[in-house]
Amino acid sequence: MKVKTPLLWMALSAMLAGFGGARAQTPAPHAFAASASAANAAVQVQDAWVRTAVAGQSGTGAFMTLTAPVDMRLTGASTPVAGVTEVHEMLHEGDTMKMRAVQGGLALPAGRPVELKPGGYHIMLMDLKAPLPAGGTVPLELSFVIPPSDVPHTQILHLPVRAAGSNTANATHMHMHTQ
Ligand SMILES: [Cu+2]
Repeated sequence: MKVKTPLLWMALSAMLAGFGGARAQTPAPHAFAASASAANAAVQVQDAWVRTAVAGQSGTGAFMTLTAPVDMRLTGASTPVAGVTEVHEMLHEGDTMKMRAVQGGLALPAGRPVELKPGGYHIMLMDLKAPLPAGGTVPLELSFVIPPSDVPHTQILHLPVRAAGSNTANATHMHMHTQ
């Protein structure tokens, strides 16, 4: 007991000093740098929506504009309403447009808005579990990395379900072209 007590007291003092002083004065450079970069890694999401799907329809798309605070990549997505969710790009192949999964993730250059829209990059929801009527909401988790790190940063969104060409989508489209 003569040995344990002072050791315990020292441990407690160290903990209390750490907790009490952390916010006001303790620099703790590594811990602070790590939490700051994780917090700043939040990607700005604008005009996000999911296209409606009728009963029996196997797939649909999610669209949005993403602006990353630092160079990042959108590496994946998932939602409980779809069996498979992929980040897709559109490619010209002869006279036809085809789509395929973006290899290595979609680049999001720091501060530059990247638009995911019908006919371009999109998040593909396949193997839909149920119809997606207009007015509903779809939860969608996005996964990002900050190269060269491959540690995933995830963000959960709740996207409104809309018909393609709905007023809001049109307004966004027109707004972008008149600027
Ligand atoms: Cu697709």
